[in-house]
Amino acid sequence: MSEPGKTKFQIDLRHYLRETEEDRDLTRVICEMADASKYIVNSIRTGDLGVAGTSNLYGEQQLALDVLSDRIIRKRMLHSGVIANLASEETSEIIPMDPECEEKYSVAYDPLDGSSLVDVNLAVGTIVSIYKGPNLMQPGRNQVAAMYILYGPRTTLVLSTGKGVHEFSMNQLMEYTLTRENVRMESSGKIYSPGGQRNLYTPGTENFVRFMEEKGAKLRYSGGFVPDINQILMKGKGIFLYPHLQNAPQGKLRLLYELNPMAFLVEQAGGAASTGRQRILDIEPKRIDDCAPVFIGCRNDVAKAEEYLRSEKAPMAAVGKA
Ligand code: AFP
Repeated sequence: MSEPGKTKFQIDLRHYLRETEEDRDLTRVICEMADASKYIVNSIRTGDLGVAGTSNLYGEQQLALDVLSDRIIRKRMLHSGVIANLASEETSEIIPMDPECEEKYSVAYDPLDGSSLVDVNLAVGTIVSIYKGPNLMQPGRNQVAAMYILYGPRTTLVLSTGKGVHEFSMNQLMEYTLTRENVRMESSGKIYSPGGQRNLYTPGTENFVRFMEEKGAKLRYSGGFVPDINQILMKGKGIFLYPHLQNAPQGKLRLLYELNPMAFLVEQAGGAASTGRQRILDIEPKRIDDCAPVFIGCRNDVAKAEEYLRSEKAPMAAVGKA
């Protein structure tokens, strides 16, 4: 993949999408998100760290940065002219833009996942899930693209349009250029990233975590879904879990905004994503705020987690509101 006069790894996101013959309107959505992230990264670096005085659908206090990031993205999506429906983790309902249009795209996004970590200067991210047509309430396997932007020491954009996973990095001119093409995951790994309080794990999860520890896995958990998944994906090894807990049968993470896009990316890299009893991408969503337990990463480790959970006597969690 290269433009005349440029090496493969100087190619920018827009040119890459042109050369891979992506649909023009899909390219528009992706590039508008990439542009939005330039403003978001700037707000993270310099913006107000206070609370906005409002709460989101999950009853969580919204930070000024959450609200600002949401506005930046919403405005970009609105002006793109190619959006049918929009759903943000920060708002309580689907925002119709051209809600019947089959030719346009619908987007579910988490504008600033892990925003409470900005306070302590840890990495955060934007997560994006894209469908063709107006329907956002469909299984994640129907996504046409998924991406995240990681605001860490460097800003990177990791994208799949169903043709593998590619990483672009923001350069000094704030352009995204290709830094890794066709990221692949190994079949098993020695990193585990366990969310939720361990004393609330069910026996199957506890036994799986012990299995990982016994095989010498290292614990890597930052509390930010984007950096934690990025570590596993870019190193090509490991598993992230935010399981069903004894007091939270649906876990914590949101299907539309967090799990579906990450599951799409990880599967595209040769990994797997499961609730412990079902493939994440096969879940039929019932509400936009559905949550589900998740085991995501190397396919053999995910299969091992499923095996431990099958032996659990207690009934497994259903997908639903947390
Ligand atoms: P916030 O956006 O409320 O900070 O939550 C972040 C998050 O949704 C996800 O990014 C993390 O993986 C997960 O929650 C961390 O949850 P715990 O704080 O329970 O570990």
